[in-house]
Amino acid sequence: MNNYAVRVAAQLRQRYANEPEYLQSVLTWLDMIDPALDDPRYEKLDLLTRMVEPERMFTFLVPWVDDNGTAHTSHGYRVQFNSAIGPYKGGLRFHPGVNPSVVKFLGFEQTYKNALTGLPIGGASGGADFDPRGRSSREIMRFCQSFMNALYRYIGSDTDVPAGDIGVGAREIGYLYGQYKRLLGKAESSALTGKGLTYGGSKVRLEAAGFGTVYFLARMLEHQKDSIEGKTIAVSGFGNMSWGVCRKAAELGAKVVTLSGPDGYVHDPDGVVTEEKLEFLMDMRDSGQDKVSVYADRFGAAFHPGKKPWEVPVNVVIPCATQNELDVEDAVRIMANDVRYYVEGANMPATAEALKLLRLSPKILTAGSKASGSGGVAVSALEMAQNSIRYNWKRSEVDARLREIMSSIYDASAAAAEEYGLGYDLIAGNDIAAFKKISEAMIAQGL
Ligand code: 2IT
Repeated sequence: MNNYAVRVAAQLRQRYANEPEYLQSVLTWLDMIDPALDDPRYEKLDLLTRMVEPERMFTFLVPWVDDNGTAHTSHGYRVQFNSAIGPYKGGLRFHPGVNPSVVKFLGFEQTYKNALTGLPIGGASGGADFDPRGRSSREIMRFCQSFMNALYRYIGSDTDVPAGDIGVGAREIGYLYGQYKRLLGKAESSALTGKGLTYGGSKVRLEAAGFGTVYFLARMLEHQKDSIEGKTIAVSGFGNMSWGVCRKAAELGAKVVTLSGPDGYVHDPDGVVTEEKLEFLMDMRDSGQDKVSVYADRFGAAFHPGKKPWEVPVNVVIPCATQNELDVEDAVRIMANDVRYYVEGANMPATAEALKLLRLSPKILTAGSKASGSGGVAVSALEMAQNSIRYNWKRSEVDARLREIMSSIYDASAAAAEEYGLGYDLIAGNDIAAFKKISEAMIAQGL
């Protein structure tokens, strides 16, 4: 590894010894971009240090009262990671596992994810350790309002533009935006994305995360002279991303045959392809129960309690749930099942060891979430564009732009891999292409 990168890695290990997700994310990235570090300017300007640490990060308390009148205090975060390409941009996650390491890893990945969308957005992330499970809509509303009371001074259409992530969907964005507008006394619509269609949202935003991943897969298959038609896909999770993958896969003639939750996974060999099943998924999520077994009960599919979907033999694996959901054992199973494509939807879904195995497997082509997972934020940037021209594009227009963006991310990743003699290493190719773009923008703007 490049000497400068080795020193930066050592500093990071020391400084962030207690932040495992963040370390995993940046150390993997340093490995990937190593072939492209042969430029003396990087060390001279200490560029890497400034790329792997957030420009700004803050925490805040979020006090709120539940329906019984009991007070609670949650911890809120915003990481404004990098603004080289545009205003900070990234999601908010409401989940009990949110902590400084998780928001930092998300902000880091977001920066490199956003870079290749071709749209002017920097990277950010944030959220709170609030658990929305089982909370009433009124409790969610009060929580979102309190969260925004603490955050509103630090965001805005030209500074930092939050959106959703795990636990933050259209309902939460509505409450957050409503409070932002009340506090500001004006409708600055592009300060948040993922808004509802009646108040400045973009068509396809809800589906975009999953659609983007399937478009990326389709492009990858096309490049292999293969086709998405007839492919079977294993997906984890049953949230926004999984739902979008099911829907677009069905539209393009493939089928998703698994879904999972904290309780286990369901196997539906007929595929999650009908309108009825897709709508049921939405209801499952809105119920706030966080259980996937209800799908099996409703549609007579097999339910495997406490297990993960990676034991099902399929053509394509798309993890869509959360970080480190896939470990070495899962990777071994995936390889034994003769899976050909591993395409990440969720952020950093595999442990470092599992990813190493999958990338080394000669039979599996891998795509990383910084590339294949960027559909959501791509349409967020299109939402900002529409807000700024006070106009809404047609559904087909947004969908076509999303497909074009995903294809160009694929093409840029494949081209960078080739340029650096990495064969068909799409993950390294993507990381290098994004690194080059951001580093050029940073150098151009000086210290
Ligand atoms: O991981 C992601 O890309 C998101 N959570 C969406 C970010 C955004 O600003 O739309």
